[in-house]
Amino acid sequence: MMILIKLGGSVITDKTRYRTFNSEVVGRLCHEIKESGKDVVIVHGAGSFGHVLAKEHDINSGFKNREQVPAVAQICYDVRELSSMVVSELISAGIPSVSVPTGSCFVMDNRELIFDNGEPVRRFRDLGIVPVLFGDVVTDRSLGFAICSGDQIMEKLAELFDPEMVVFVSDIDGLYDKNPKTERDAMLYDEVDSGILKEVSTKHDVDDVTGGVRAKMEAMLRMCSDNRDCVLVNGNAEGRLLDLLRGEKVVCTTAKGGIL
Ligand code: IP8
Repeated sequence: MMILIKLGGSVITDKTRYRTFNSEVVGRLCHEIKESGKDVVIVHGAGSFGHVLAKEHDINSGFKNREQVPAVAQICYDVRELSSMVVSELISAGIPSVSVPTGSCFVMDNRELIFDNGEPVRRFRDLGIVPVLFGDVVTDRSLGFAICSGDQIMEKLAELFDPEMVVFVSDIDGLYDKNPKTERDAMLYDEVDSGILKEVSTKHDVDDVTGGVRAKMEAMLRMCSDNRDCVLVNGNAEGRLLDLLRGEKVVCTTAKGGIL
């Protein structure tokens, strides 16, 4: 059985500084994945390789004017470079892997990802090569182009490959009742269902054109089931991902009960 892992943009990049790759953290996380011995598929976020220019040029609204076009090309270039850096760390850790650029393999329609050909992903897996997909700018049948987040890709892959567990690696310990970066008495939830989610207030400090923790939790609730945990875990805490993959109890938030 496979584990679907998303390495969030907040962990693999410095989201506040354009094109800043956290190579040490990514290298360590890749070694943790390797050490777990688990069969995985990896998705990663765009972080500052995507969100900075996407916000500046309003890419999420779709095609509005020709001035956006060079920015689209630049973002596509930047996130492909980021993906190569991630794959380079995976290969160095002993995990044969290949970058599968979302926008070059798939299209969207009104921001919905059309993932009707899973064959390349499946065939790479059959060869023992880990496919690595990522948040990207994707052509859109209705809007010209649109942003496809790593979370959207996760949902499609979860439908297609029925993973035993889905893991979101982020820069926070899990979901809090308040913003832990600004509120000292913020409390971490071990488990979250859709009732709790409705109460949680979410604010986020940096630009993220595809939504913050709340959107992620909603996606996680859609992906969990009675026999599949969907977990948010902190990748900056050394060894935590490894312990989670080994089935140990760690500090994290687990989505339960699906979306209501
Ligand atoms: O970092 C967003 O993907 P995410 C992709 O997974 C772009 O939200 C290009 C901003």
